[in-house]
Amino acid sequence: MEKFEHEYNADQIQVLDGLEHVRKRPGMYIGSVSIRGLHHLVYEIVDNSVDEALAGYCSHIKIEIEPGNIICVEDDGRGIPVDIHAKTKISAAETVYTQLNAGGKFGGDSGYKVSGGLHGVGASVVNALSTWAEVTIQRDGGLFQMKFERGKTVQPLTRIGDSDKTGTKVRFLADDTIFETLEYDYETLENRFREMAFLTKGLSISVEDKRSEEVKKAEFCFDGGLNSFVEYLNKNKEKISQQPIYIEKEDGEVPVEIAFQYTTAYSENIYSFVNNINTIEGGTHLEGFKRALTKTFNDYAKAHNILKEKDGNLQGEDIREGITAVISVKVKEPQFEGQTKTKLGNSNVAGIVQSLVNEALSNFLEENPSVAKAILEKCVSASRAREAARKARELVRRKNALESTTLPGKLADCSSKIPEECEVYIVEGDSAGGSAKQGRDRKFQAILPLWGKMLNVEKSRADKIYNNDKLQPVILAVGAGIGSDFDITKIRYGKVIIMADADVDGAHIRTLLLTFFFRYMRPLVENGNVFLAQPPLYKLSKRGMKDIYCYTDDELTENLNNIGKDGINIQRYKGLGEMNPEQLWETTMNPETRILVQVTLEDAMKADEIFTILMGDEIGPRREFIEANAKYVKNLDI
Ligand code: 0RA
Repeated sequence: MEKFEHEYNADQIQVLDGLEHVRKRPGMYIGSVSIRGLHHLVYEIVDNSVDEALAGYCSHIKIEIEPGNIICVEDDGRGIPVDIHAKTKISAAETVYTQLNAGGKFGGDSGYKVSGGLHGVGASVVNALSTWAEVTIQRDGGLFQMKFERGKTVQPLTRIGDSDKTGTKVRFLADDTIFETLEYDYETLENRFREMAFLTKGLSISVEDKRSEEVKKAEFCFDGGLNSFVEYLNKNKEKISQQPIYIEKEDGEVPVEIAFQYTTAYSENIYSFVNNINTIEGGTHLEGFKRALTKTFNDYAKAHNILKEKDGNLQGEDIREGITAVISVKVKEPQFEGQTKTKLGNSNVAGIVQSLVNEALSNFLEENPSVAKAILEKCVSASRAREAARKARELVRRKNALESTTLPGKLADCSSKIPEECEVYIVEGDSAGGSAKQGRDRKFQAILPLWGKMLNVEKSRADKIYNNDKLQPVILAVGAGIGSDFDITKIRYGKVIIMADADVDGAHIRTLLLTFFFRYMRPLVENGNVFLAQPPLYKLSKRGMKDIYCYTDDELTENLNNIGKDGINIQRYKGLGEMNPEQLWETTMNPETRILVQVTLEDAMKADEIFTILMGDEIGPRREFIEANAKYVKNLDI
């Protein structure tokens, strides 16, 4: 029988039911109980402080990861109200932490509290999913504190001292009986806080990881807002205009902030946010932006005789080639749609964004004719390349329709035709390909050997890619098309496994293939179908002992410390080709014993940055990146 410090009336029994439900079905509130869900707890608490900043009362948020994976979030806002609620007889602060969705009533009331989606579920959800939580408030001359265990109050709000400052501090330990892991990933959190700081001009956010000897920390504050964001995204790219085009305006109660800049790259990089939430699926704000770009550039090109009447219009995708843009809108009652509820549905937003961008962009183009000319020249050549790509694609389609076998000649296919159980190994080099063909289980494993120099898609337009003799076999083997034609439901293999040597050349071919998948078959990456095989680095053999394979240098040291160095033969594998078919099967291909690394797309922005650096023209950042991430490059996980 549990004891409570104070009496509960009928209302609060309902409250307890609510938080019990959160613990029973955490996924409904925070998406999942994986590390993703764990990180959401932190974002939720920080979002509340960001709301206080948006309301104009908070200028600094400090986040610390303490030893033991305790999170501490402190802000210098007004402090959560401490007065007693007339009806519930408990403090407003305690209500916020114990009542589901109380945030709206007591929240910072910036007016842009988000309903639905993964954010905005409220502090009470974090509380319910924490082993303990402790909230300290400075306000009205006092220092107040309250404590909770698994969402239940163990110390109601109590004045524990005086203070002449204001602010809120929350410390919590996530519940290890609910989450798969409590190990926060510092890099992921840092990236999100950088993003939050970009999205809230002038707000300072600091983060510090105190879990190990080597303390990691960062502080972000950007007076340029989204202008700084675009400059950051483009830092390793060659820019066409010196500064981003910047728009900040409020129209019909919808604040809009947009920055965009053209680069010489071929990809399109547009990130959109609603109430600081990344709208991965886009929506009406993105539509409005795209429409304005297409219309304004076409109008300008016609008016200045860059396009002749007979030329027809430039298409949207031609105009977006090489663009980097960030769009942020604040919407009072956002409707989120789409598979992951990250697509804005409010239809009035499209027109608002479109007219703001129309006006700002046409002014910019009139004032910067040389930039306008440079961008439009790029658009026109993108349009020619698109036309060439369409012809190339049709040729591929027609060829496929005519020939009875559309599979590449080098592919050794598997016998099963059930995609879920089939895998294709894309193998570097003919000799390794030969071993793999002999070593595989031909029922479900197909082998596609690649050889020779692989195309760098980062430096080529689509037409080159459709025609490329190295990539065509990959496209045909996967069987689901490419680019905007890509159809994930048509993939022929559930697992697409890149198997390359554990050396610099192997890393290079792996990165080239990953870049290709990321730019031209992104759903394949998003859906988790891309894997990296992990061939061993060493074989330890000794008379009378079963061979031991080591996949890392640490494993080698570990094994040598167990069994000792006497009479041991250490073979270092320089390439897959050195293994015979049986060894390749046992170490790298047998599902029972192999190690596969799944390539995940946690963060498209980070992936874009990595590929720009690794595959682009600028040598300086590439060297820096490789030096800083030597181990990553070997084991790239975008
Ligand atoms: C509602 C009203 C007021 C402050 C807050 C909410 C508030 C909430 C959080 C959550 C984290 N940090 C916060 N800081 C402030 C103040 C109302 C007033 O003083 O008039």
